[in-house]
Amino acid sequence: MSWLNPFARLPTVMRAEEIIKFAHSRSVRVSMKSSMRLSKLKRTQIREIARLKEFTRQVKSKLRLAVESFPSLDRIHPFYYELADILIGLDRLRQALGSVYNCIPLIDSITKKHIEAMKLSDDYQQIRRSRSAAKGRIASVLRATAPNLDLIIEAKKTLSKLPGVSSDVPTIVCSGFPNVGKSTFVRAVSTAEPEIAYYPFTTKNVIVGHLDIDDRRVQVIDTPGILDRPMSERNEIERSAIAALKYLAHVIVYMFDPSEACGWSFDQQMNLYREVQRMFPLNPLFAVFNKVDITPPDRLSAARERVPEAMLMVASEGRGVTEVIEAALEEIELVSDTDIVTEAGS
Ligand SMILES: Nc1nc2c(ncn2[C@@H]2O[C@H](COP(=O)(O)OP(=O)(O)O)[C@@H](O)[C@H]2O)c(=O)[nH]1
Ligand SMILES: [Mg+2]
Repeated sequence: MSWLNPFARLPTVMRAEEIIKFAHSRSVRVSMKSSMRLSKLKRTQIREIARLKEFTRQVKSKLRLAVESFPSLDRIHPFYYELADILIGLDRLRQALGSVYNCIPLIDSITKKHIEAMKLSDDYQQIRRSRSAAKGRIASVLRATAPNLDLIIEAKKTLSKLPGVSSDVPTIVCSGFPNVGKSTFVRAVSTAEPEIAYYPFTTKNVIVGHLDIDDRRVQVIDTPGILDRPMSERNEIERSAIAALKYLAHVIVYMFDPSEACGWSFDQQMNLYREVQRMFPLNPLFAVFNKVDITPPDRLSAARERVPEAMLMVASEGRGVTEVIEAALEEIELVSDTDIVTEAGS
């Protein structure tokens, strides 16, 4: 797969105080095997300069790691871009990364200035004080940027939990009210053990299933708590998080339970179906009737009159599930073929 969550598995970023402690412990370990022929002053000079340099080196490498290990925000997939913006705020995040990075030249100049003073000094006590003053000033720079480091750490923590999804794999997003059979469907079609992931603003976990059809990998995503209730019950942020799915879903399967065993009337399910249609006008939407095994015939025919194109399925027995996947894939191919034609024609 070409990519998964770009924020997963980033190296650990240290907080300001942790960096100070770490760099200090490294710098005091520096010992110089200097010749006894050198004067005490000279030896102090060499050792203290080496310690300050080591302190600076460690601080800089931790700051660089914090910034450079972060995925380049302009190059990540729009799905993650949008979610990062909703969850953290990209302006804040960019500002924090920039501020942390800008500490590096500042720290360099503090170090340089103090090393020059240490070289010119002829008092070994003063050389020690100078080293200590430089470390103090660098620590102040770090403390001033502590909130930025904290934000980067927070961002990493939140974003690393987003579901790992692949961009170049045909992706089917499964929606519908709770208990209509979405998870059963995803599990039924998955060949590998589905991954369990977190999605912002829901307490439930998202299931990402994978299957191979004719040597092609397909991805099916369950959406508990996401596309399973009316949008009027959502706040702005939730709606944005839901809208981010448009970047991911090559096709949306909307699952009905015409038996109403799920606890939602067919009318309620119709309303949400229309809402999903409105919310994702550009994504092909695919209607499926699940639980047809327990749906009374008259109810099923009434439902079919209202949504004649719906496919029939019994997810719990695996009946009709492959047909749904294949039809969804055909839909995806139709769409991408059209894209190619339009591009060539324009
Ligand atoms: N009779 C019947 N029960 C089903 C079918 N599909 C799912 N169920 C049951 O419906 C309940 C809810 O299914 P679940 O997949 O958890 O729904 P979700 O909330 O949409 O993910 C479970 O008890 C399933 O066993 C089906 O096709 N027929
Ligand atoms: Mg479920």
